[in-house]
Amino acid sequence: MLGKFFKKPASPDQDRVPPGQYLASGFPVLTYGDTPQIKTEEWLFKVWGKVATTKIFNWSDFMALPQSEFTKDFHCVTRWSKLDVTWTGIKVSDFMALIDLLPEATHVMQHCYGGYTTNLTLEEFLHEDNFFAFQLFGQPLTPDHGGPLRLVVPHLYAWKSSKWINGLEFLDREQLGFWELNGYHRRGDPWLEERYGGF
Ligand SMILES: Nc1nc2c(c(=O)[nH]1)N[C@H]1C(S)=C(S)[C@@H](COP(=O)(O)O)O[C@H]1N2
Ligand SMILES: [Mo]
Repeated sequence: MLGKFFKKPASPDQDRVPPGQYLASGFPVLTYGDTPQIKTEEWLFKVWGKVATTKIFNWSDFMALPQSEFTKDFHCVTRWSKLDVTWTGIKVSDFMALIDLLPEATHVMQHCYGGYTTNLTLEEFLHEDNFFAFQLFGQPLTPDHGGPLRLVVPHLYAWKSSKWINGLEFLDREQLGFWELNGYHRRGDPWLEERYGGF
């Protein structure tokens, strides 16, 4: 009976931390290789592959799209998570309204300044939670966190959230990106602990 009154409330945050993850203090930076320094004046974003027309966007094209705020949890496969990261950006669905996908498009490769790549199925890419971010906690996104623009795919491990993204290549079959070729999982769902392999 007493237990009913003295039971420690379950931490609501604990339910939001996927298995095998711990909460990071601060917001760690995780980059393979050098950090590209790209000015918005020279920034370009290309869409090619299984699309009706190859398109190139500049910074003002992107900034003319509807902007939204997002508060999402962030999970790195190296076992740190950060809850309630606040971003400003553009929904993938708002951007994709400008793109004519061919019916055979089933997958997408993200390309970045610096050469990093990571793959998604079209379905994972078109997930309604996904967005391109250019601000972090109300400040311009710094180069170490992927500025001027990164993708954020909150429902998958953060290696699927390309920093310095500068292109989308739509594909009619699966190709693997940088970490996926190096043994990481092709999908990367943190709730299923899809860390490695997946073949
Ligand atoms: N271009 C690029 N994007 C990247 C990476 C990278 O090395 N290069 N690292 C990924 C990994 S493993 C993680 S955990 C997140 C880290 O984002 P952060 O440095 O902003 O915390 O970016 C992802 N996106
Ligand atoms: Mo990561």
